[in-house]
Amino acid sequence: MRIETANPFPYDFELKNTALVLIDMQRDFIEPGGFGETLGNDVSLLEAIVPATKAALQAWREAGGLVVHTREAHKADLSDCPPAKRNRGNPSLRIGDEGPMGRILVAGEPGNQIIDALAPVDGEIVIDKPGKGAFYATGLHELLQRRGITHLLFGGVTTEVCVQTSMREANDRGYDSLLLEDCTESYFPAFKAATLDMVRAQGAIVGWTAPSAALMAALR
Ligand code: TIU
Repeated sequence: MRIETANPFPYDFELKNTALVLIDMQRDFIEPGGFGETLGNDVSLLEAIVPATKAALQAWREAGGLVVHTREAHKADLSDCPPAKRNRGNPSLRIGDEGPMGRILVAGEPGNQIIDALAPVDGEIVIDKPGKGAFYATGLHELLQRRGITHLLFGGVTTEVCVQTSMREANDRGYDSLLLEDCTESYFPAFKAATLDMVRAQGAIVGWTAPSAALMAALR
């Protein structure tokens, strides 16, 4: 298969070697009362990508492709949350504190769940990650290798934080990655635009980008 209009040049992939990786589409970042809002962000910006992401997920499922969902999640005892991460800045609630959707960024809490519209279904992989990158301390690389995955299609939030970190980790592990432009968002529109530019500059130094419609056209 080929995404003809990918940037900076066409992106070739085989369905059986490719996974769709949706980064941290969890209530903590997208709904009021979670980690994103405690950091001082306007979370309403992120909701806008849900319809396109849902449509891409649906098309990918119908094609039979592997789906990976990640959540930024810490253990209840916070043993996997470095003090440097918990103590950073001046949030209204810190990781582990009790918020309106349960303890902030803690596994199993209501706020830590993937939003209903994109909820994982049987057979899909769900990775809880303590860091920004999906590969750090998760076993994701080994899991993908066992399945013969060489290509990754990324969506999720936020573009320049967990998505970009994960794409850079994937790049160093040898994956060809493509970021779905309308399935990712940042609290800072200029950072999203800059990230898309950074990813595809220098002949796809990190990877490719394309609108989700181009992926769906390739799947038809
Ligand atoms: N703050 C911010 O933009 N992002 C994060 O803390 N995590 C993710 O990007 N998932």
